[in-house]
Amino acid sequence: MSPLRQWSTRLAGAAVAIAIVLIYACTANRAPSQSLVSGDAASKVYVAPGSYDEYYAFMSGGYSGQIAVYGLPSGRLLKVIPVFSQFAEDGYGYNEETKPLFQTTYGFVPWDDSHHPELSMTNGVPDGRWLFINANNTPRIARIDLTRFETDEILQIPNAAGGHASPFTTPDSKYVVSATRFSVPVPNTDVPIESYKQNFRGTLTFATADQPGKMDIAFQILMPGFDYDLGHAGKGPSNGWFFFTSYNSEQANTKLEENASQNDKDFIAAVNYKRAEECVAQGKAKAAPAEYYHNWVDESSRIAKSEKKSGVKMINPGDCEGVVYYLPTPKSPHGVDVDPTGEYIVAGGKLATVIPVHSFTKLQKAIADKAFEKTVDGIPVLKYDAVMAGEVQKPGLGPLHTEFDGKGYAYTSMFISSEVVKWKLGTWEVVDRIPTYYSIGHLMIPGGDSKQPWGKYLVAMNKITKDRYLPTGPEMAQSAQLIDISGDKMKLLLDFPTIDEPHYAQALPASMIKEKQVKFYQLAKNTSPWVTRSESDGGIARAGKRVDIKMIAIRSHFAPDNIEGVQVGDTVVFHVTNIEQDWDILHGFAVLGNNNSELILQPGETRSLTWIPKTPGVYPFYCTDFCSALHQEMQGYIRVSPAGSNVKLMANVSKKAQAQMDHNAK
Ligand code: RUQ
Ligand code: CUA
Repeated sequence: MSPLRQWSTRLAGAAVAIAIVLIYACTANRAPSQSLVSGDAASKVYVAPGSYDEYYAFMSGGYSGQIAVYGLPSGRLLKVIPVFSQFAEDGYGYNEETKPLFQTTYGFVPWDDSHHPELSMTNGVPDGRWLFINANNTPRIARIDLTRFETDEILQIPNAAGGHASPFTTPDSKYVVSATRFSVPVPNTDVPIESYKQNFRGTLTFATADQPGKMDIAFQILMPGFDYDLGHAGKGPSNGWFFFTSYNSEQANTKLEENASQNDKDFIAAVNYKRAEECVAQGKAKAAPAEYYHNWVDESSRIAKSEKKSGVKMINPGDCEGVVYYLPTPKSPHGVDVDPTGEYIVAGGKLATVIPVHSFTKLQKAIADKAFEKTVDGIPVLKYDAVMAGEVQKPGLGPLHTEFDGKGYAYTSMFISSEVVKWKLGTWEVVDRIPTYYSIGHLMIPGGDSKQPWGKYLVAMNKITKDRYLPTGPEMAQSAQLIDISGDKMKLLLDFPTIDEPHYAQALPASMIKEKQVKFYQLAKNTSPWVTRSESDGGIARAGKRVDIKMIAIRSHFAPDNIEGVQVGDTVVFHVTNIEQDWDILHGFAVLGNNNSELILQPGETRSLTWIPKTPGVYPFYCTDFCSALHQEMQGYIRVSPAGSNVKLMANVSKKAQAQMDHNAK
């Protein structure tokens, strides 16, 4: 059961809550939604064949580990970008060039649970350079380049477990963050779980992000052992601050649904990261043990590299006065979202009956006045009344996440009452609500967490689908809903299924990146050591039990396409270069019995597939991507002889090429 589904169970603990749930359950069983779709909905989402959508939307794939790119308003799936999980569809994480991206201190980790896509920003506005996304299970942050829609870099986060509050960015993308959801011993070591309160700690990690290929841990902040859940950077007046929600301030280590729901208020940690930078510069951060991997793709060879790093700078808040304050926040807050002006900090207290909003101005004053209630592990806790800007009353049940339209309104997802609630910043009055189908988690407005929202559409990402589509057995695709927010009243326009469970999403106007798309890789600039630039460059070479085969793919053949001399017990590596120099002309490669996946070769790219034949015979290989009228002719054979056989190594390439390969092998 997903944690979200458990929340309703958790609520059942309180009798009052049961009554409220029942009331809302009735309202949630409303009339069929068709009646709620406005008459002109179809024309508002219709993108005629050959025309383009207005927005790119990047939706996390949740436990698929990937990102799905949709066009809005049509809801058409444009692409799946593989990030944290192997993707057999194109060989990502199976081919030799991309495998190093999955390197971690836990070994090769080919899966994760990806939650929050985050666009890079300049001056607090999405700039279309990169997209970041977190891995929740084995904490990591990935960078995707938005000229190629490919994962280029993955940084592991040490001293952390459950990289959930991640990878939210500062307004200039100098940093992306990761806060640990599960507190653990830091450094992790063998202690009794019972010793949680003594030994378990949280960490807030700031990683540098503004230079491709150079992500690294800037510093970590050691925190009390709560569960850190989500975060968002300040902006405008609150630029330089970062806000993280936490729950389990009870520091329970068992039966959290009950034991971590005791306190009326948990905390938002307000982090002054400019102050943290000062403390690092003044040597107030301690060198702490840590091991982590940084993996990135070399631009010209397109081969991923891994480096193992060690040590981090750890800030203990007690040694760096003014770096962290706690804002009391009802109750087990989930999302924390900062409005476009940077003044309001909105928390989604999933068990709270109001939506609390903190004021950055008041926060500054409360710090100046030392309006502290107490301190927790050296962290001052500010008085709730001293920092609160207002509370949205009776918003519904189970507030999770809030986005903004840039016109003075906020939109909050209500998981339990299954609706989006629109309310006004400053007056805190609810002005509209619309049901969602069903149990909304995140919601997204293009730019809706930035300084400049494009407030035309809202996408609701729902956890439960039930009867929304033709039934497909016990499991249904998760469901997104597109809502028009351009007028006073929200209007439901469209349902569309998603891949796995999208948590957050981001979107930007297509015009920002569509002209920048790379159409093919220039063969002349391909520096892979295994590149084959022309047919006469192909060949075969043996070094002990390893056999390397260099080949080209072009419409509609491979060269070489007849190979002999391989023996049982050999490890054969096919290095295939697609020498096409034309947009979207791909080839594929697969050989009978290969134990990994196909290769998909983009134009100008070299990819390598490892194959270990186990029995003698002749094995066909072929192109898997229907590339031309003679695609079916794009095939070849490799002969495998018994170990010790005297069949000569042979590939039907030019004599000159083979002489070169033989020379290289010596
Ligand atoms: S968290 S709803 Cu990562 Cu809200 Cu998904
Ligand atoms: Cu190349 Cu089909």
